[in-house]
Amino acid sequence: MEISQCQFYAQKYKMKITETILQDSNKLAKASHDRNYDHLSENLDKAGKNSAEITGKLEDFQVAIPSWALGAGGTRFGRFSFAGEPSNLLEKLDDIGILHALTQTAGAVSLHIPWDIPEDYSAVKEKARSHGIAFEAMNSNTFQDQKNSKESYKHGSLSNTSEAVREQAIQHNIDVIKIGEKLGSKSLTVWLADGASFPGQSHFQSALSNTENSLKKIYSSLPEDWKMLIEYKPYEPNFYSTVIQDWGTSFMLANACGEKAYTLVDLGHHLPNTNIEQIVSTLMLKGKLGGFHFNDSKYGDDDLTVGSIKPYALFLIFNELVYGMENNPQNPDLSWMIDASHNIKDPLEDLIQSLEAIQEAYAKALLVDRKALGAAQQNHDVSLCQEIFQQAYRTDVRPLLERARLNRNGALNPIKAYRELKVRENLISERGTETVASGL
Ligand code: PSV
Ligand code: MN
Repeated sequence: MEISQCQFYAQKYKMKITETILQDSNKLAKASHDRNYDHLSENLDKAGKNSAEITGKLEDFQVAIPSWALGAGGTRFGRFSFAGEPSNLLEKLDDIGILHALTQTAGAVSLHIPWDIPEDYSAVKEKARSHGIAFEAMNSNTFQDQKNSKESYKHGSLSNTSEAVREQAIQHNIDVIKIGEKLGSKSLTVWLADGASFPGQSHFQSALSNTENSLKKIYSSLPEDWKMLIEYKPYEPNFYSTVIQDWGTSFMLANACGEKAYTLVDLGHHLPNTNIEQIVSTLMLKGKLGGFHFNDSKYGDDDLTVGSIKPYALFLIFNELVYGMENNPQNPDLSWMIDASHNIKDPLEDLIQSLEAIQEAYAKALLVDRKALGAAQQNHDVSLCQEIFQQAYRTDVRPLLERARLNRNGALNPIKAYRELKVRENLISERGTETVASGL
Protein backbone atom coordinates (compact mmCIF):
# COMPACT_ATOMS: atom_id res chain seq x y z
CA MET A 1 0.00 0.00 0.00
CA GLU A 2 1.23 3.47 -0.86
CA ILE A 3 1.99 5.57 2.18
CA SER A 4 -0.14 8.39 0.81
CA GLN A 5 -3.14 6.06 0.72
CA CYS A 6 -2.53 5.08 4.36
CA GLN A 7 -2.51 8.72 5.30
CA PHE A 8 -5.74 9.26 3.47
CA TYR A 9 -7.42 6.48 5.46
CA ALA A 10 -5.97 7.71 8.71
CA GLN A 11 -7.39 11.15 8.12
CA LYS A 12 -10.70 9.87 6.85
CA TYR A 13 -11.26 7.69 9.92
CA LYS A 14 -9.97 10.27 12.43
CA MET A 15 -7.41 7.85 13.77
CA LYS A 16 -9.80 4.95 14.01
CA ILE A 17 -7.57 2.23 12.62
CA THR A 18 -9.79 -0.21 10.80
CA GLU A 19 -9.15 -3.80 9.73
CA THR A 20 -9.24 -2.70 6.08
CA ILE A 21 -6.44 -0.19 6.62
CA LEU A 22 -4.31 -2.84 8.29
CA GLN A 23 -5.04 -5.51 5.69
CA ASP A 24 -3.82 -3.08 3.07
CA SER A 25 -0.75 -2.06 5.00
CA ASN A 26 0.10 -5.74 5.78
CA LYS A 27 -0.03 -6.77 2.11
CA LEU A 28 3.60 -5.96 1.28
CA ALA A 29 5.13 -7.94 4.12
CA LYS A 30 2.70 -10.87 4.01
CA ALA A 31 4.69 -13.13 1.64
CA SER A 32 7.89 -12.88 3.65
CA HIS A 33 5.94 -13.44 6.88
CA ASP A 34 4.40 -16.63 5.44
CA ARG A 35 7.83 -17.96 4.50
CA ASN A 36 9.29 -17.24 7.96
CA TYR A 37 6.28 -18.69 9.76
CA ASP A 38 6.31 -21.89 7.72
CA HIS A 39 10.03 -22.34 8.28
CA LEU A 40 9.73 -21.84 12.04
CA SER A 41 6.65 -24.05 12.22
CA GLU A 42 8.50 -26.86 10.52
CA ASN A 43 11.40 -26.63 12.98
CA LEU A 44 9.12 -26.39 15.99
CA ASP A 45 7.14 -29.34 14.73
CA LYS A 46 10.31 -31.44 14.73
CA ALA A 47 10.86 -30.38 18.34
CA GLY A 48 7.33 -31.50 19.24
CA LYS A 49 5.85 -27.98 19.51
CA ASN A 50 2.67 -26.94 17.76
CA SER A 51 2.92 -23.43 16.29
CA ALA A 52 -0.82 -22.99 15.91
CA GLU A 53 -1.35 -23.83 19.58
CA ILE A 54 1.31 -21.33 20.69
CA THR A 55 -0.11 -18.70 18.36
CA GLY A 56 -3.55 -19.27 19.87
CA LYS A 57 -2.15 -18.66 23.37
CA LEU A 58 -0.50 -15.44 22.20
CA GLU A 59 -3.80 -14.30 20.71
CA ASP A 60 -5.55 -14.81 24.05
CA PHE A 61 -2.89 -12.99 26.06
CA GLN A 62 -4.14 -9.45 26.72
CA VAL A 63 -2.30 -6.85 28.75
CA ALA A 64 -3.91 -3.81 30.37
CA ILE A 65 -2.51 -0.40 29.48
CA PRO A 66 -2.11 1.97 32.45
CA SER A 67 -4.22 5.07 31.95
CA TRP A 68 -1.36 7.15 33.40
CA ALA A 69 1.18 6.10 30.77
CA LEU A 70 -0.40 7.61 27.66
CA GLY A 71 1.21 10.99 28.12
CA ALA A 72 4.75 11.98 28.96
CA GLY A 73 5.93 10.94 32.40
CA GLY A 74 8.11 13.23 34.43
CA THR A 75 11.09 12.80 36.68
CA ARG A 76 11.68 14.88 39.78
CA PHE A 77 13.84 17.10 37.58
CA GLY A 78 11.12 18.03 35.15
CA ARG A 79 8.63 16.91 32.58
CA PHE A 80 8.74 17.36 28.82
CA SER A 81 5.24 17.21 27.38
CA PHE A 82 4.57 15.08 24.34
CA ALA A 83 2.46 16.67 21.64
CA GLY A 84 -1.01 15.23 20.92
CA GLU A 85 -1.42 13.81 24.45
CA PRO A 86 -4.93 12.71 25.42
CA SER A 87 -6.60 15.39 27.53
CA ASN A 88 -9.37 13.26 29.03
CA LEU A 89 -10.35 9.68 29.72
CA LEU A 90 -12.23 9.26 26.44
CA GLU A 91 -9.13 10.28 24.49
CA LYS A 92 -7.00 7.94 26.59
CA LEU A 93 -9.32 5.11 25.59
CA ASP A 94 -8.94 6.19 21.96
CA ASP A 95 -5.17 5.88 22.32
CA ILE A 96 -5.53 2.39 23.77
CA GLY A 97 -7.90 1.62 20.90
CA ILE A 98 -5.06 2.50 18.49
CA LEU A 99 -2.64 0.29 20.41
CA HIS A 100 -5.13 -2.56 20.42
CA ALA A 101 -5.96 -2.25 16.73
CA LEU A 102 -2.27 -2.45 15.85
CA THR A 103 -1.05 -5.05 18.35
CA GLN A 104 -4.24 -6.97 19.25
CA THR A 105 -2.67 -7.37 22.71
CA ALA A 106 -3.93 -4.26 24.52
CA GLY A 107 -7.53 -5.27 25.17
CA ALA A 108 -7.78 -3.71 28.64
CA VAL A 109 -7.13 -0.55 30.63
CA SER A 110 -6.10 -0.08 34.24
CA LEU A 111 -7.44 3.20 35.67
CA HIS A 112 -5.90 5.35 38.37
CA ILE A 113 -8.27 7.29 40.61
CA PRO A 114 -8.59 10.26 41.00
CA TRP A 115 -6.60 10.89 37.80
CA ASP A 116 -9.31 9.22 35.69
CA ILE A 117 -12.67 9.64 37.38
CA PRO A 118 -15.27 9.20 34.60
CA GLU A 119 -17.52 12.20 34.01
CA ASP A 120 -20.02 10.28 31.93
CA TYR A 121 -20.03 6.57 32.74
CA SER A 122 -22.07 5.45 29.76
CA ALA A 123 -19.86 7.38 27.35
CA VAL A 124 -16.73 5.85 28.90
CA LYS A 125 -18.18 2.34 28.78
CA GLU A 126 -19.38 2.78 25.22
CA LYS A 127 -16.00 4.11 24.11
CA ALA A 128 -14.17 1.18 25.73
CA ARG A 129 -16.64 -1.28 24.18
CA SER A 130 -16.19 0.22 20.72
CA HIS A 131 -12.42 -0.43 20.97
CA GLY A 132 -12.76 -3.90 22.55
CA ILE A 133 -11.24 -2.70 25.83
CA ALA A 134 -12.09 -4.25 29.22
CA PHE A 135 -11.59 -2.59 32.61
CA GLU A 136 -8.74 -4.28 34.52
CA ALA A 137 -7.70 -3.45 38.09
CA MET A 138 -8.60 -0.04 39.53
CA ASN A 139 -5.71 1.76 41.26
CA SER A 140 -6.30 3.89 44.32
CA ASN A 141 -4.07 6.84 45.13
CA THR A 142 -3.24 7.73 48.71
CA PHE A 143 0.25 8.89 47.85
CA GLN A 144 -0.83 12.39 46.79
CA ASP A 145 -3.08 14.88 48.54
CA GLN A 146 -6.24 15.58 46.60
CA LYS A 147 -7.74 19.04 46.16
CA ASN A 148 -9.89 20.05 49.14
CA SER A 149 -9.15 16.85 51.08
CA LYS A 150 -9.40 17.32 54.82
CA GLU A 151 -6.40 15.25 55.89
CA SER A 152 -2.89 15.06 54.39
CA TYR A 153 -0.94 11.94 53.39
CA LYS A 154 2.39 13.63 53.97
CA HIS A 155 3.17 11.18 56.78
CA GLY A 156 1.42 8.15 55.36
CA SER A 157 -2.09 6.97 54.61
CA LEU A 158 -3.28 3.49 55.68
CA SER A 159 -0.41 3.31 58.19
CA ASN A 160 -0.73 6.85 59.56
CA THR A 161 -0.61 7.43 63.31
CA SER A 162 -3.79 9.50 62.93
CA GLU A 163 -7.06 7.60 62.79
CA ALA A 164 -8.68 10.40 60.80
CA VAL A 165 -6.07 10.09 58.04
CA ARG A 166 -6.41 6.31 57.97
CA GLU A 167 -10.20 6.58 57.72
CA GLN A 168 -9.94 9.04 54.84
CA ALA A 169 -7.58 6.68 52.98
CA ILE A 170 -9.85 3.69 53.64
CA GLN A 171 -12.86 5.61 52.37
CA HIS A 172 -10.95 6.61 49.22
CA ASN A 173 -10.27 2.94 48.44
CA ILE A 174 -13.95 2.11 48.99
CA ASP A 175 -14.89 4.95 46.62
CA VAL A 176 -12.51 3.53 44.01
CA ILE A 177 -14.18 0.13 44.31
CA LYS A 178 -17.56 1.81 43.71
CA ILE A 179 -16.27 3.56 40.58
CA GLY A 180 -14.81 0.27 39.36
CA GLU A 181 -18.09 -1.55 39.93
CA LYS A 182 -19.89 0.90 37.66
CA LEU A 183 -17.36 0.19 34.91
CA GLY A 184 -17.21 -3.59 35.25
CA SER A 185 -13.76 -3.86 36.82
CA LYS A 186 -13.15 -6.80 39.16
CA SER A 187 -10.13 -5.79 41.19
CA LEU A 188 -8.51 -3.09 43.26
CA THR A 189 -4.76 -2.50 43.37
CA VAL A 190 -3.40 -0.87 46.50
CA TRP A 191 0.06 0.64 46.40
CA LEU A 192 1.20 2.59 49.43
CA ALA A 193 3.98 5.15 49.53
CA ASP A 194 3.84 4.89 53.34
CA GLY A 195 7.19 4.64 55.08
CA ALA A 196 9.91 6.78 56.57
CA SER A 197 12.92 8.66 55.28
CA PHE A 198 14.84 8.72 58.54
CA PRO A 199 15.63 6.20 61.28
CA GLY A 200 13.38 6.67 64.28
CA GLN A 201 10.75 8.57 62.31
CA SER A 202 8.29 5.68 62.31
CA HIS A 203 7.39 2.92 64.76
CA PHE A 204 7.65 -0.15 62.49
CA GLN A 205 5.22 -2.38 64.36
CA SER A 206 2.49 0.25 64.74
CA ALA A 207 2.81 1.24 61.07
CA LEU A 208 2.45 -2.39 59.97
CA SER A 209 -0.45 -3.10 62.34
CA ASN A 210 -2.28 0.04 61.22
CA THR A 211 -1.78 -0.95 57.60
CA GLU A 212 -3.08 -4.48 58.21
CA ASN A 213 -6.18 -3.18 60.01
CA SER A 214 -6.86 -0.59 57.30
CA LEU A 215 -6.48 -3.16 54.52
CA LYS A 216 -8.87 -5.47 56.36
CA LYS A 217 -11.48 -2.69 56.42
CA ILE A 218 -11.09 -2.10 52.69
CA TYR A 219 -11.23 -5.86 52.12
CA SER A 220 -14.54 -6.06 53.97
CA SER A 221 -16.02 -3.69 51.34
CA LEU A 222 -14.77 -5.79 48.44
CA PRO A 223 -17.59 -7.24 46.30
CA GLU A 224 -17.83 -11.03 46.30
CA ASP A 225 -16.30 -11.47 42.84
CA TRP A 226 -13.49 -8.93 43.31
CA LYS A 227 -9.81 -9.33 44.15
CA MET A 228 -7.57 -7.02 46.14
CA LEU A 229 -4.01 -6.80 44.81
CA ILE A 230 -1.35 -5.59 47.23
CA GLU A 231 1.74 -4.07 45.63
CA TYR A 232 5.13 -3.87 47.37
CA LYS A 233 8.16 -1.67 46.75
CA PRO A 234 11.47 -1.40 48.64
CA TYR A 235 11.98 2.35 48.51
CA GLU A 236 10.80 5.61 46.92
CA PRO A 237 9.32 8.02 47.74
CA ASN A 238 10.57 7.09 51.19
CA PHE A 239 14.27 6.33 51.40
CA TYR A 240 14.81 4.66 54.77
CA SER A 241 11.88 2.27 55.14
CA THR A 242 8.66 1.38 53.33
CA VAL A 243 5.79 -0.28 55.19
CA ILE A 244 5.05 -2.84 52.43
CA GLN A 245 8.64 -3.20 51.35
CA ASP A 246 8.78 -6.69 49.85
CA TRP A 247 6.78 -9.69 48.60
CA GLY A 248 6.89 -11.33 52.03
CA THR A 249 5.15 -8.37 53.66
CA SER A 250 2.56 -8.21 50.88
CA PHE A 251 2.00 -11.99 51.09
CA MET A 252 1.56 -11.78 54.87
CA LEU A 253 -0.97 -8.94 54.54
CA ALA A 254 -2.85 -10.74 51.77
CA ASN A 255 -3.12 -13.83 53.97
CA ALA A 256 -4.31 -11.71 56.88
CA CYS A 257 -7.05 -10.15 54.73
CA GLY A 258 -8.42 -13.34 53.19
CA GLU A 259 -8.75 -15.46 50.10
CA LYS A 260 -9.64 -12.61 47.74
CA ALA A 261 -6.41 -10.74 48.55
CA TYR A 262 -3.24 -11.36 46.55
CA THR A 263 0.25 -10.04 45.97
CA LEU A 264 1.00 -7.92 42.92
CA VAL A 265 4.52 -8.06 41.48
CA ASP A 266 5.80 -4.89 39.82
CA LEU A 267 9.06 -5.76 38.05
CA GLY A 268 10.64 -2.44 39.02
CA HIS A 269 9.95 -2.89 42.73
CA HIS A 270 12.99 -4.94 43.69
CA LEU A 271 16.50 -4.15 44.76
CA PRO A 272 19.07 -4.78 41.99
CA ASN A 273 19.63 -8.43 41.04
CA THR A 274 16.71 -9.80 43.06
CA ASN A 275 15.63 -13.19 41.72
CA ILE A 276 12.11 -12.17 40.68
CA GLU A 277 11.36 -15.47 38.95
CA GLN A 278 11.79 -17.28 42.24
CA ILE A 279 9.36 -14.89 43.93
CA VAL A 280 6.84 -15.53 41.14
CA SER A 281 7.27 -19.26 41.54
CA THR A 282 6.79 -19.20 45.33
CA LEU A 283 3.69 -17.02 45.13
CA MET A 284 2.07 -19.21 42.48
CA LEU A 285 2.79 -22.36 44.46
CA LYS A 286 0.97 -20.74 47.37
CA GLY A 287 -1.87 -19.52 45.11
CA LYS A 288 -1.24 -15.89 46.00
CA LEU A 289 0.04 -14.19 42.85
CA GLY A 290 -2.78 -11.95 41.68
CA GLY A 291 -1.31 -9.38 39.30
CA PHE A 292 1.67 -8.15 37.42
CA HIS A 293 3.08 -4.73 36.50
CA PHE A 294 5.50 -5.02 33.57
CA ASN A 295 8.35 -2.58 33.01
CA ASP A 296 12.14 -2.73 32.98
CA SER A 297 14.88 -1.08 34.98
CA LYS A 298 18.60 -0.73 35.36
CA TYR A 299 18.87 0.66 38.88
CA GLY A 300 15.57 1.26 40.66
CA ASP A 301 11.94 1.77 39.71
CA ASP A 302 12.99 3.17 36.35
CA ASP A 303 9.70 2.30 34.58
CA LEU A 304 11.48 1.72 31.27
CA THR A 305 10.17 -0.15 28.22
CA VAL A 306 9.58 -3.82 29.00
CA GLY A 307 12.48 -5.99 27.80
CA SER A 308 14.73 -3.03 26.98
CA ILE A 309 17.34 -3.78 29.67
CA LYS A 310 17.02 -7.37 30.88
CA PRO A 311 15.20 -9.49 28.28
CA TYR A 312 16.68 -12.78 29.55
CA ALA A 313 15.40 -12.06 33.08
CA LEU A 314 11.98 -11.41 31.57
CA PHE A 315 12.12 -14.78 29.81
CA LEU A 316 13.05 -16.53 33.07
CA ILE A 317 10.11 -14.82 34.81
CA PHE A 318 7.76 -15.93 32.04
CA ASN A 319 9.14 -19.42 32.32
CA GLU A 320 7.85 -19.55 35.92
CA LEU A 321 4.58 -17.88 34.96
CA VAL A 322 3.95 -20.45 32.23
CA TYR A 323 4.81 -23.29 34.59
CA GLY A 324 2.47 -21.83 37.21
CA MET A 325 -0.37 -21.29 34.75
CA GLU A 326 -0.08 -24.91 33.61
CA ASN A 327 0.49 -26.54 37.00
CA ASN A 328 -0.89 -24.36 39.78
CA PRO A 329 -4.70 -24.42 39.68
CA GLN A 330 -4.58 -23.00 43.22
CA ASN A 331 -3.44 -19.68 41.70
CA PRO A 332 -6.10 -17.51 40.02
CA ASP A 333 -5.93 -16.04 36.51
CA LEU A 334 -3.54 -13.14 36.67
CA SER A 335 -4.21 -9.47 35.98
CA TRP A 336 -1.59 -8.51 33.40
CA MET A 337 -0.72 -4.82 33.35
CA ILE A 338 2.03 -2.54 32.13
CA ASP A 339 3.28 0.12 34.55
CA ALA A 340 5.71 2.30 32.67
CA SER A 341 6.57 5.94 32.25
CA HIS A 342 7.85 7.62 29.12
CA ASN A 343 10.18 10.55 29.50
CA ILE A 344 11.72 10.75 26.07
CA LYS A 345 9.91 8.33 23.74
CA ASP A 346 6.52 8.65 22.11
CA PRO A 347 4.37 6.90 24.76
CA LEU A 348 2.42 4.92 22.17
CA GLU A 349 5.56 3.66 20.45
CA ASP A 350 7.03 2.77 23.83
CA LEU A 351 3.89 0.81 24.75
CA ILE A 352 3.93 -1.02 21.40
CA GLN A 353 7.54 -2.04 22.10
CA SER A 354 6.58 -3.20 25.62
CA LEU A 355 3.68 -5.29 24.34
CA GLU A 356 5.96 -6.90 21.75
CA ALA A 357 8.59 -7.72 24.41
CA ILE A 358 5.97 -9.28 26.68
CA GLN A 359 4.60 -11.47 23.89
CA GLU A 360 8.11 -12.44 22.85
CA ALA A 361 9.10 -13.56 26.35
CA TYR A 362 5.81 -15.43 26.71
CA ALA A 363 6.27 -17.23 23.36
CA LYS A 364 9.84 -18.22 24.25
CA ALA A 365 8.73 -19.54 27.63
CA LEU A 366 6.08 -21.65 25.87
CA LEU A 367 8.91 -23.24 23.84
CA VAL A 368 10.76 -24.60 26.88
CA ASP A 369 10.83 -28.38 26.68
CA ARG A 370 9.51 -29.04 30.17
CA LYS A 371 9.69 -32.81 29.97
CA ALA A 372 13.36 -32.76 28.96
CA LEU A 373 14.06 -30.10 31.58
CA GLY A 374 12.43 -32.17 34.31
CA ALA A 375 14.54 -35.19 33.35
CA ALA A 376 17.75 -33.12 33.22
CA GLN A 377 16.97 -31.63 36.65
CA GLN A 378 16.31 -35.09 38.03
CA ASN A 379 19.66 -36.32 36.67
CA HIS A 380 21.53 -33.22 37.87
CA ASP A 381 22.61 -32.56 34.29
CA VAL A 382 23.31 -28.88 34.86
CA SER A 383 24.69 -28.15 31.39
CA LEU A 384 21.66 -29.71 29.71
CA CYS A 385 19.28 -27.69 31.91
CA GLN A 386 20.96 -24.55 30.69
CA GLU A 387 20.94 -25.75 27.06
CA ILE A 388 17.19 -26.34 27.24
CA PHE A 389 16.55 -22.80 28.48
CA GLN A 390 18.92 -21.27 25.95
CA GLN A 391 17.43 -23.26 23.08
CA ALA A 392 14.04 -21.69 23.78
CA TYR A 393 15.48 -18.24 24.46
CA ARG A 394 17.55 -18.14 21.27
CA THR A 395 14.62 -19.03 19.01
CA ASP A 396 13.42 -16.12 16.93
CA VAL A 397 9.70 -16.26 17.75
CA ARG A 398 8.69 -13.10 15.91
CA PRO A 399 6.86 -15.00 13.13
CA LEU A 400 4.58 -16.47 15.83
CA LEU A 401 3.81 -13.01 17.16
CA GLU A 402 3.11 -11.77 13.66
CA ARG A 403 0.78 -14.68 12.95
CA ALA A 404 -1.11 -14.08 16.20
CA ARG A 405 -1.65 -10.45 15.21
CA LEU A 406 -2.64 -11.37 11.65
CA ASN A 407 -5.17 -13.92 12.89
CA ARG A 408 -6.84 -11.14 14.88
CA ASN A 409 -6.58 -8.60 12.03
CA GLY A 410 -3.82 -6.58 13.66
CA ALA A 411 -0.63 -5.20 12.09
CA LEU A 412 2.24 -7.42 10.99
CA ASN A 413 4.65 -4.77 12.18
CA PRO A 414 2.87 -2.42 14.63
CA ILE A 415 5.59 0.23 14.95
CA LYS A 416 6.04 0.43 11.18
CA ALA A 417 2.29 0.70 10.65
CA TYR A 418 2.07 3.34 13.41
CA ARG A 419 4.63 5.45 11.60
CA GLU A 420 3.28 4.82 8.09
CA LEU A 421 -0.20 5.75 9.21
CA LYS A 422 1.25 8.89 10.77
CA VAL A 423 -0.69 8.26 13.96
CA ARG A 424 1.13 10.79 16.12
CA GLU A 425 0.92 13.47 13.43
CA ASN A 426 -2.82 12.87 13.19
CA LEU A 427 -3.26 13.00 16.95
CA ILE A 428 -1.40 16.30 17.02
CA SER A 429 -3.60 17.74 14.30
CA GLU A 430 -6.71 16.58 16.21
CA ARG A 431 -5.60 17.59 19.72
CA GLY A 432 -2.88 20.19 19.27
CA THR A 433 0.48 20.43 20.99
CA GLU A 434 -0.53 21.79 24.38
CA THR A 435 -2.66 19.00 25.85
CA VAL A 436 -1.39 17.30 29.01
CA ALA A 437 -2.52 13.83 30.05
CA SER A 438 -3.36 13.28 33.72
CA GLY A 439 -0.96 11.06 35.62
CA LEU A 440 2.33 11.50 37.38
C1 PSV B 1 4.37 3.02 42.23
O1 PSV B 1 5.70 3.16 41.88
C2 PSV B 1 3.58 2.35 41.12
O2 PSV B 1 4.27 1.21 40.68
C3 PSV B 1 2.17 1.98 41.55
O3 PSV B 1 1.71 0.88 40.80
C4 PSV B 1 1.42 3.19 41.15
O4 PSV B 1 0.04 2.99 41.06
C5 PSV B 1 2.05 3.51 39.82
O5 PSV B 1 3.43 3.21 40.02
C6 PSV B 1 1.84 4.91 39.30
O6 PSV B 1 2.30 5.84 40.21
MN1 MN C 1 3.24 -0.50 39.83
